[in-house]
Amino acid sequence: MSEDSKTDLREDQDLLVQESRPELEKPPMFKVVILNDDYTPMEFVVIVLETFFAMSRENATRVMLHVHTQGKGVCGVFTRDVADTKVAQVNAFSRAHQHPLMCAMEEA
Ligand code: TYC
Repeated sequence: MSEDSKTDLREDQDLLVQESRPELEKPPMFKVVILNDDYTPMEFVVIVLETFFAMSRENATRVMLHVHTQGKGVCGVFTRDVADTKVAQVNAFSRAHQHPLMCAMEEA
């Protein structure tokens, strides 16, 4: 093998180990929101926020009062599957306790 062809081979190897740019998109994110109503007890909403969104009692109370006065509030931002599951769990839990509390998702 000539000196020239050794150089060519080494250059080829350098090219082979060059990393390609990752072409991954970030997944779309979804806000899970709860809506105000006139019937669901405040204490029940606080329990929902603690149970399904891992909020402290202090933060859950703050979010509940925001929804009570403003009509709507964000419980968290999740990937589609997680948001879907949270909405289904909260609505099933509310219906099981005969409360009309509404939970929904919105693209973030
Ligand atoms: N408005 C309700 C009441 O006065 C309390 C409430 C707060 C209901 C937040 C729903 O998402 C809600 N009992």
